[in-house]
Amino acid sequence: MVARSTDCPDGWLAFEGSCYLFGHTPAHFTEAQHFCAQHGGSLIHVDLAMENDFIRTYIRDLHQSDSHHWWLGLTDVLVEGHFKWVDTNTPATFLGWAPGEEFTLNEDCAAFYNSLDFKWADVGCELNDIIPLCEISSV
Ligand SMILES: [Ca+2]
Ligand SMILES: [Ca+2]
Repeated sequence: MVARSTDCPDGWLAFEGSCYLFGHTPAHFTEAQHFCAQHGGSLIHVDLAMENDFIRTYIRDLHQSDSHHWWLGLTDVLVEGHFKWVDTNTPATFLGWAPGEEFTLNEDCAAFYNSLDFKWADVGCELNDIIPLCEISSV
């Protein structure tokens, strides 16, 4: 794995022009986005399969002795079934859903789901046991 030399704030992980912060405190979706904004980023916006694979590999390793889900910055709270990224307000193009996990009414926020090998699942935005995963993107 080759990471470009990206200047990231202390505690952030650099990969391919972005910086990532893996939170420690579970929160609901809005709190998680607030946490990321306070640190100068936004909940993660996954552009490509390569980025998705990198993150899943990383959090799998983090989880060998622990078990959490991780928020993505992706929600269909406005129009059911139309998932948009919170940082750009644009529709998702690359999608990493686990099979059957993207169209649940009343589950409008997306998370890397531990029991689905960190494929994406839609979950209730109010769930407060999910960890913020933040990104600062230069692209
Ligand atoms: Ca990204
Ligand atoms: Ca939904």
